[in-house]
Amino acid sequence: MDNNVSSIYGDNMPAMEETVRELSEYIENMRKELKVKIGMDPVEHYLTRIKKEESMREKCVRKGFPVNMNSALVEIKDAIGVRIVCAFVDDVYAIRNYIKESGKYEVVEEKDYIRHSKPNGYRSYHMIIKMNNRFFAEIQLRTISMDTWAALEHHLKYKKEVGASTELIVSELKRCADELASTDLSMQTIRDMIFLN
Ligand code: 0O2
Repeated sequence: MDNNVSSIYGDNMPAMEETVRELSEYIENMRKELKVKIGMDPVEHYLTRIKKEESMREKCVRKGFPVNMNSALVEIKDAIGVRIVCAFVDDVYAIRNYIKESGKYEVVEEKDYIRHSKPNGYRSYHMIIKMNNRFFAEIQLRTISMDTWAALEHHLKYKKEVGASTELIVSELKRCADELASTDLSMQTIRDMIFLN
């Protein structure tokens, strides 16, 4: 960040970093508990992040909010984010249930883009939690194939030079999203056949 420009997060950065550490600890504990409960680690990998200043400023503008600390920390609720990637769809919902049932954090919003995918094919389960009565955090839960798809689709948004092939790419992405969703369900069924017998 340019030292002459004040942070959109004000002087909250150290507390936000501490909150991210707490969230990571919570996820590690959850992994251990769910591993005992369901017999395998439900988390393939996870990533935490604090949204970059520039991205937060851009999102304030995109959403029609003034570019200030209140918008960044109150109106927009994903300054702190974690993406948890699972091998199987059921693990996504096991984690969702754990977060809700543990009661440690207030769940203020949920969006199930797995059961109700976006028109472009985007699938993921989103939760907004409030941590320690201070910061909101967004938890994105998805399978490996949903994550691979979202990463590829994300490039399309930022790469402006795809030109005439854009329409084809968009429809191919949608086709792939549907095929991946179908394969995710088949993989889940096979796992159930192996472990529930
Ligand atoms: P970044 O830089 O990834 O954090 P929206 O109204 O959809 O713009 P909102 O209201 O915050 O955003 O909620 P939503 O729909 O739950 O989306 C939040 C985040 O989900 C986005 O954050 C993306 O990370 C991801 N996401 C949502 N829709 C799509 C999609 O169609 N494709 C991909 N690749 N990711 C998506 P940001 O802040 O937009 O971006």
